[in-house]
Amino acid sequence: MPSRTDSPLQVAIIGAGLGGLAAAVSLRRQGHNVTVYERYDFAGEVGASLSAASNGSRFLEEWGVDVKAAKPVILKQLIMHDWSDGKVQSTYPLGDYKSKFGTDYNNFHRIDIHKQLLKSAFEEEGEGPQCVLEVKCKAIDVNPEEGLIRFENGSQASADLIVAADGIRSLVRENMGITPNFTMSTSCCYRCIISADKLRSLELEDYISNEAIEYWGGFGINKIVMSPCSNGEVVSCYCFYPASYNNLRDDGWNISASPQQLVDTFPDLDPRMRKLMLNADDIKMWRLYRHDPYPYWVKGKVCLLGDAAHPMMPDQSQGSCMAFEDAGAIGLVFNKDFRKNYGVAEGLSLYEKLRKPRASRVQEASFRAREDLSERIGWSFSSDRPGKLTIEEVCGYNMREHLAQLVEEAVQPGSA
Ligand SMILES: Cc1cc2nc3c(=O)[nH]c(=O)nc-3n(C[C@H](O)[C@H](O)[C@H](O)COP(=O)(O)OP(=O)(O)OC[C@H]3O[C@@H](n4cnc5c(N)ncnc54)[C@H](O)[C@@H]3O)c2cc1C
Ligand SMILES: *[C@@H]1O[C@H](CO)[C@@H](O)[C@H](O)[C@H]1NC(C)=O
Ligand SMILES: *[C@@H]1O[C@H](CO)[C@@H](O)[C@H](O)[C@H]1NC(C)=O
Ligand SMILES: *[C@@H]1O[C@H](CO)[C@@H](O)[C@H](O)[C@H]1NC(C)=O
Ligand SMILES: *[C@@H]1O[C@H](CO)[C@@H](O)[C@H](O)[C@H]1NC(C)=O
Ligand SMILES: CC(=O)N[C@H]1CO[C@H](CO)[C@@H](O)[C@@H]1O
Repeated sequence: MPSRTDSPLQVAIIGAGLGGLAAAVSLRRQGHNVTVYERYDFAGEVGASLSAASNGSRFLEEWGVDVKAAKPVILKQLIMHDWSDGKVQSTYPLGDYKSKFGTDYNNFHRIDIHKQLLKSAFEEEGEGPQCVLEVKCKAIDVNPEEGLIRFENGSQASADLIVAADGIRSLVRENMGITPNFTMSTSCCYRCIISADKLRSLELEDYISNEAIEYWGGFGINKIVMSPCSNGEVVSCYCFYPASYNNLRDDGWNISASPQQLVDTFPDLDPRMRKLMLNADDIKMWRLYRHDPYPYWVKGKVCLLGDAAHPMMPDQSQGSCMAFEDAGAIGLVFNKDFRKNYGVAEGLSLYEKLRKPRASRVQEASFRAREDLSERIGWSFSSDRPGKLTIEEVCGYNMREHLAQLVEEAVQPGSA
């Protein structure tokens, strides 16, 4: 009989967003057989910039993801502008970031990093068995205890481990008996992109060359967050405004708006930023929600991951980073030799213990940062207010040590 220690898990991942794909790569590398089920087919994939701080980027590097090919802009500083005249009010240089935290502070276009993660998961090259992708395959019901998934087209699949990476409106979460308590945020957000060529022709080239995340406002609801990505060929903006302004009712990532709508939302803003807005492309409206932390993340053979587990406000720029950390955690927990120490159920319980407190803390801090830029890591210093989330806590975190400690506690209860 083969040793149980060596037998890989059959893993089903629901959702091929950044979280689901990262989990696929992380678990593949531990020798598991992974199938990813995605309801869409990636045609007309959308998105703007996402930043990956060191602890997200660390995992991408570890997994052999071609970070360079994802065309990151390496962020060098944070810059704060005056809302109405654009004058620089303060800067926070990230100069020693790499030496301090081990990797660069990468700023990606969502589509570029998504593409590289697809390669790392589904191409033959890479450690472990290549993952299988099923698109146009919408999960409609999951039985957590049996590990059974039913799809819209009538087919079924079973797995030893099911990772629910199906986003903020997760259906699997409902199947696990969690009905979120959430409220609509008082803030809403436009996001848009603009090409470097256009910016140069508008004499806004400094918006590309600063290699910075730049802010206008941020104390109160109104805030513009701008950053370059795609090797500096694209600049992306998030523009927050009071939800009461237009009472957006639609949900999703693909609700288009016009440049005029965008610029009319911010009549007293820096004229240079308004010039950018009038020339922006791919303007989308994004309704924001505030979810209370869920009571649990794990049930039977299923665990939540990414936005399905801890949807946050974009204001800490940690949504995808926390999804990468979750994916890193699931790989560390279900490492090649995990069965020497524990089974699937214990592993899932370790995953929850490892991830829920930290992600919930970042989630809470993202709500606070929505209307207070001084809560944003990088701008925040623990000396301001005890317990504030800081860049050191987020980027200086050592997951392996934390897991080792939890395993020890689980094996010898009370001996911690
Ligand atoms: C199209 C898109 C554009 C985005 N653009 C931005 C952006 O510009 N800026 C930003 O900060 N964040 C953006 N995000 C969100 C950001 O990617 C996430 O916050 C973060 O990366 C965590 O991702 P996730 O994988 O947990 O969730 P998501 O990125 O939401 O991925 C969930 C995936 O699950 C799939 N899915 C959902 N239900 C089912 C089901 N029943 N069966 C099968 N598959 C299912 C979805 O189609 C999706 O691909 C975007 C997300 C999407 C999906
Ligand atoms: C994993 O996949 C490989 C190749 O597809 C297959 O030979 C093997 O039986 C699978 N293992 C499990 C546990 O399903
Ligand atoms: C987004 O909307 C545009 C039209 O506004 C459409 O062409 C595109 O296919 C849509 N993308 C997705 C992923 O639905
Ligand atoms: C349903 O979709 C899955 C995934 O694409 C596919 O493998 C399966 O054959 C389909 N089943 C039916 C009954 O069409
Ligand atoms: C929602 O709130 C109610 C009342 O406070 C609480 O009993 C319940 O557990 C909460 N549910 C979730 C999913 O947080
Ligand atoms: C999990 C992980 O990558 N943790 C790292 C986070 O960053 C610190 C500082 O660079 C490292 O020591 C950790 O290993």
